[in-house]
Amino acid sequence: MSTFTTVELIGAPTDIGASVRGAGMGPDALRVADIAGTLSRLGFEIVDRGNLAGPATPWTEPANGLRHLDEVVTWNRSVYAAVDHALAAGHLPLLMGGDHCLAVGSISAIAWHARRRGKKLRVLWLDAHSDVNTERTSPSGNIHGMPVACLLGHGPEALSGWSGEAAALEHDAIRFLGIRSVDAEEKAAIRALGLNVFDMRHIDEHGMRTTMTEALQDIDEGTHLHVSFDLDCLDPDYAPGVGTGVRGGPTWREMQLCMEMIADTGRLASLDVVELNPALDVRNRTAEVAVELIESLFGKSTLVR
Ligand code: B3U
Ligand code: MN
Ligand code: MN
Repeated sequence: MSTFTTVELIGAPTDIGASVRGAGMGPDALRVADIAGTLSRLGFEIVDRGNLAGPATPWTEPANGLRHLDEVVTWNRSVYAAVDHALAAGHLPLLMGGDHCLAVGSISAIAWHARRRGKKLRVLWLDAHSDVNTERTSPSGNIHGMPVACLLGHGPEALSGWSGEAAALEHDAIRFLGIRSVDAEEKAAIRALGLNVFDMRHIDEHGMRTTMTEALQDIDEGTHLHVSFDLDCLDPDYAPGVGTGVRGGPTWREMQLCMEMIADTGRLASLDVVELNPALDVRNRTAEVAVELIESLFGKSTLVR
């Protein structure tokens, strides 16, 4: 169970960093799936800040390897301010995206607070993709494929250094889980940076339980644990409502165990839920699955033991 009593919902309705339209409807789909009522029944106080405002997506071509850079910066500034405000109030920020480029603002604010409070920051990146492209390596120019590079201090200048340090994250502060779509140059970057990747092969070979034990190995009382949950981490059979689904992901059951084991640490202190695309969903199923998984992440137990 988390040590936080208040969860602050922050909606960021945009597809500004994505390749496919529709992620801007994510926050409201999560509300329709009753994210607030569900967490409140678990005993949390809920503050819903509503949706942030920001620029419309112009769908222009990438310039210098980056699509919509100015708008991505503007959206992330708002996200940074909202997450900063929630943390300053002692709340657990739950960012409802929106696409994954928003993790730059969210995790930069979290890194700033963690450092000031003397906490060790650990990030679990649940995703089919490694999101470690830069403007030099990205095949698409879409910034939702670059947030990890930005947070490690290797992205475009306009999106780096927001935490007050050159890099919001040290290379060993992030653990990737469920990865199965990595571009050639991302592979080289993962090796060069020494990133900790628990890809689908690792989960296949060792199972979710052992994998999570490894991924959570250095979480302790002094840890601020952040989960950046890209819904395309799940197999698209369970989560069809995403812009860039990739076959061969964890099942609903495996993902439940992953969330339960994170909850067991008691150190969850912030969360991003991103890449939900209701325009591609089937009767809001992906939003409902997301809420069920978030319920486990926040400590719902089946009481079997
Ligand atoms: N690696 C590809 C595809 C991608 C990354 N993240 C998502 N898709 N959602 C890219 O464009 O960087
Ligand atoms: Mn992602
Ligand atoms: Mn992804």
